[in-house]
Amino acid sequence: MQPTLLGVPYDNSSSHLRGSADAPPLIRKALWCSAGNSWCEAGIDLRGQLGDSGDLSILPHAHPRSVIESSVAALLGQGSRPIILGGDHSITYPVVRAFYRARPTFDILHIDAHPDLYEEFGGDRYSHACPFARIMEEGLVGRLVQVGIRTMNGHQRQQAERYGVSVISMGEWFRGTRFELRQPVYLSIDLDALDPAFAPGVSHREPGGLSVREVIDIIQGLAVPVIGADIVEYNPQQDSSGITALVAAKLVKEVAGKMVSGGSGVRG
Ligand SMILES: [Mn+2]
Repeated sequence: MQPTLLGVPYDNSSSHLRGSADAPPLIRKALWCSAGNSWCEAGIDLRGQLGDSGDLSILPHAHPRSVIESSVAALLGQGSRPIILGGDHSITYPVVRAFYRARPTFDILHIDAHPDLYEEFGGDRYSHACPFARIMEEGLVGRLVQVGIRTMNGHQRQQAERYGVSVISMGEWFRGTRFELRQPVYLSIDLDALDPAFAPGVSHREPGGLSVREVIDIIQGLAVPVIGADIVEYNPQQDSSGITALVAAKLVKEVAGKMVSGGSGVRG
């Protein structure tokens, strides 16, 4: 099953800064930039191995979540393994709905500074602060494991308990942590999981995060197959050097490489 990019230029559900809608073409540009090459660290040349379905067109009168869900469903129907380029994190909910319709047994590994478990945020149940509350209340996944979390508050702690979310806070995480994933996994990577020193181009900078190397090690170390992924919340307006686009592109390469090479890692 071929990993295939799909850009989702959508940031209407952002609660703080807009800008992530402009991310997908810039991540692609960094991905194929002549400063690097097209090989992932596992020794696979992604040229010819990584498909690209372009960017979704979400017209002003359209229902964004319906467009996202049906587009991902179409990709899954073709036998692809989607790698979604956000957009803000609200897109993960319709993406995961499409996966659930196609194959209702999988877990999620969610790498983020924030648990995104709010029941509602600013009056919006579909805010980018809420996707994992919607996913869990609909029972779309087996386990939800979150790593990199360093902004937990009282309400979200209650939500995590209510939905049985396994939260590995940034303070608890260490290199080699086992994630207890027993099924194929959908990987949701918010770039603000990384320390802003490595990835400043995000809407909600939160110091004290993961290094690029640590996120790569998490991806490469997964012992279960990766059925799909999203890389979200890249905000080009906060990325004056362009380094965050390069980080996003690097993670795309490692996720795609993991999909192609299979679940040969060591950590479950
Ligand atoms: Mn976040």
